[in-house]
Amino acid sequence: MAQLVGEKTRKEIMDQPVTWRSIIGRLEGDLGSAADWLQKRAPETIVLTGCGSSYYLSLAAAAALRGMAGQPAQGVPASEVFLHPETTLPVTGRPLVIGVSRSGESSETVMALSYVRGKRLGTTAALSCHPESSLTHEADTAWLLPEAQEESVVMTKSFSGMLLFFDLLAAALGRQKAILDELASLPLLAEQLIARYEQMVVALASGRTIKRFVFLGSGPFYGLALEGMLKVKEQAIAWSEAYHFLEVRHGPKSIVDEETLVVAFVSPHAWRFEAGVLEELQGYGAKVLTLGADDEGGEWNVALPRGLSPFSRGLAVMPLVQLLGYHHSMAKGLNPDMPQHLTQVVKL
Ligand code: F1P
Repeated sequence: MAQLVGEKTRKEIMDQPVTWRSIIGRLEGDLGSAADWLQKRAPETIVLTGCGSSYYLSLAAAAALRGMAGQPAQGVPASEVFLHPETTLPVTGRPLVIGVSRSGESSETVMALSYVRGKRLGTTAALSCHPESSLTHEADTAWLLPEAQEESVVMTKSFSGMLLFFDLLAAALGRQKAILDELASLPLLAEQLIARYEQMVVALASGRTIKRFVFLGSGPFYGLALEGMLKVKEQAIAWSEAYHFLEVRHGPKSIVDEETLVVAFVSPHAWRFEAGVLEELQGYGAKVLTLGADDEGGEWNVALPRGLSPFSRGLAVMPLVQLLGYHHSMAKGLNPDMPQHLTQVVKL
């Protein structure tokens, strides 16, 4: 049967709440073993590494480990690990280096773990959606999420599924019972948000005047802002950028105009600063979509329950962020299932 344009990607975006439910269900009993493994090794630092979406995921996962478990952690691009180890790996001590990869086959991620292992620079671990891969062979331990495997080139549910794994792990390590409960109710929240806001996303994404996208997010949201930027580029072949929220004021705002859509991952405690940034950008003609602004949110806002941790807020809105790129692609008459120049796995 002929496949509809964009069908694969759309299905995987929409499948996310169900996928998260099965990951949460399966890990409930098993998370302890990953947490025990980590606690036994008590790494001074964790270095998370990957390519593309998996690199952005590494940034978000490092923020989760630091924020929820107080575990020193950083996210770095995999190529930097073996090409510039002296400026990438911790100066002292033996880190735990976690390779993150949907396929387990991206060359740089495999090479990064192999480098660390070969030179005995630290312990290695892998998180992947595929059980047998070159990456898992380079890892002292492997965590696997077959539920999040994908057919599409563009990463959507594998991204959120792997980030959910790290959020659950960080919350377990940090004994953050309230956040673990929040994460357990994320699938329902995401379903509600998609049902309530997809049409708003369609309206914004299909607007003929939008040509540029600027994603803003600070702290735990920075990796997610980068991932939003990439989803627009890959699916819709559109100009798209991402910044730490207040950084956009220091130069990048020069490109903002009436053809720009600003997508803002809001941090409630920083809203008094962030609101000013958005007001300024609106003054240059930009449309603004806020993700999680309170009552003061403007015309386009995805409202989130008050009091949620930033980790739950970020994951809950990711399907809508991915849908923005998807619908912009469809509105331009492109096929999000066939991103220009891209393949599922990039091998050197
Ligand atoms: C990572 C990645 C994707 C990108 C493209 C090529 O793959 O760079 O982020 O969208 O499809 O692969 P992986 O290492 O997570 O399998």
